[in-house]
Amino acid sequence: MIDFYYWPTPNGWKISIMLEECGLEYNLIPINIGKGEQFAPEFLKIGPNNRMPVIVDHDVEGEPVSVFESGAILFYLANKTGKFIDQSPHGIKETLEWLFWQTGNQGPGAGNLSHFVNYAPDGQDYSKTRYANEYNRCLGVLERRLQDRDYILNTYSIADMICWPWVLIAKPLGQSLDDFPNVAKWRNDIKLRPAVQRGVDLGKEFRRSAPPTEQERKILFNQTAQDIKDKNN
Ligand SMILES: N[C@@H](CCC(=O)N[C@@H](CS)C(=O)NCC(=O)O)C(=O)O
Repeated sequence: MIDFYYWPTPNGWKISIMLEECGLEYNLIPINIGKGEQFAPEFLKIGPNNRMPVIVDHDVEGEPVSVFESGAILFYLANKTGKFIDQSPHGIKETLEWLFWQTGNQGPGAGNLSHFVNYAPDGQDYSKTRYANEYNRCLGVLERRLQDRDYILNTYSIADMICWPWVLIAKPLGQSLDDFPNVAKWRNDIKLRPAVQRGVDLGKEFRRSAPPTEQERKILFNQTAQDIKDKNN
């Protein structure tokens, strides 16, 4: 059994999609990031970056294995199951390139853009534009990659699963896909997969229906190293 520490956001969907695609049994453990559950000392032992997603795999010999960071989790699960990864040296190289690309480029760009679109719509023009441009640039990278192929690698893989969730919500992030027809087709093809629909629907009852309260804003924004220390003393 796999414990899955999750909250329904694009970073969480990367893993809910993979678990559903593989048909793995998992135990959903909601981490309410608006309530600050990501700072609990017990959670920090397995998620030292105070972010979800995290998994703990009990289906191993010896001590359970915990994994944090979505790219590492996807790579771990793909290796565990032998699914959605090409394990040739070239396949592994390309898989790692796109996992690192997503967590180092598209993810931070999209996550920061989402912050400005959803939580700081007034002011911060320079920062918002910078992240909107970076998100747009990353769509261009994907567009070029997809010009002669249906998926990021040769077949549907964890490289698609990690890049797709932040493209799913392009419109609410203020970015039309009209200029990116290859990305738009790839987005729509993957959206039709039943496991992907189940992954995105997971925990949808927890989704925010109102803007964050003052208390939630305090927890989610302006986190510093000191802040994390205070919460654990
Ligand atoms: N690089 C991380 C990013 C994870 C991440 O940013 N998770 C967000 C939710 S989308 C989170 O847990 N936020 C909690 C917080 O901001 O305190 C990954 O790819 O796993």
